[in-house]
Amino acid sequence: MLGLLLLFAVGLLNSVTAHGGVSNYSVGTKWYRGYNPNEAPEEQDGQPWLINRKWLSIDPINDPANLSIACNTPGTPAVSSIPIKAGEDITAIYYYWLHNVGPMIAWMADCGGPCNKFNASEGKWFKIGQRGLLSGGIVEGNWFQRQFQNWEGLPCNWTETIPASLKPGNYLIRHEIVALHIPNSPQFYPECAHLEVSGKGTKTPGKKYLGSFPGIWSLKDPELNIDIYSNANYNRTTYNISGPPVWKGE
Ligand SMILES: [Cu+2]
Repeated sequence: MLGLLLLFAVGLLNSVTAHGGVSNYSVGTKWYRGYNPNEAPEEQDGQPWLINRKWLSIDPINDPANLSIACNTPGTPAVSSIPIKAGEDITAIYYYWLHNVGPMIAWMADCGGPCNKFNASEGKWFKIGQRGLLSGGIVEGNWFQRQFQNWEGLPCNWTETIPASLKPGNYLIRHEIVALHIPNSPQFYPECAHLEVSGKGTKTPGKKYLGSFPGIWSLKDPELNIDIYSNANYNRTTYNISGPPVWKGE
């Protein structure tokens, strides 16, 4: 009985405190409520304020070939979108985040029309920002993710800029945290929101910046399928974030 209780307690701890995802967004002083898997779906599904795609669980995705890698599970389209000007910042707000090793990457994809009709697995995704190992060694060094997480109960904020030259239109933005704390078992935490980008930009990223989900990530990638605690990796002071280069708007 004690064993069972313990198992239950550990399971609870894992599901409540160990994982997470984007809960809200802000642009300037404006706050946008996002889908929250810890609240009743019937109070959220189809609501006019809903600006991000539905994600049912704070658990990670472990298989990068799973269709859910694009915009989580089930990834049901949002009703509304966040208006933003090219060149403005968007902040993704997590209620909590407790992992500390691995890259964090913000992606966008052109919906080519209304995003609520768009299949995320057909998106041509490009990076607009990525944060990795800033200094020190791979296990105990200063990752952006380690700065981002906190234990004081305050939300964790992650800000990126929409490239100023980006052509206006409807886009998905995909915030992804990759957690590498378990050897050879990368965890992917993607969530997507709908953006309506305005501005006078004319540029779109070229082919070398684009990729698909599923597609970009592979468990054959040694920077993802990594044992950070191995002798070969423990003292490494560089970590190369996989995937295409970040598009800066050129
Ligand atoms: Cu977790």
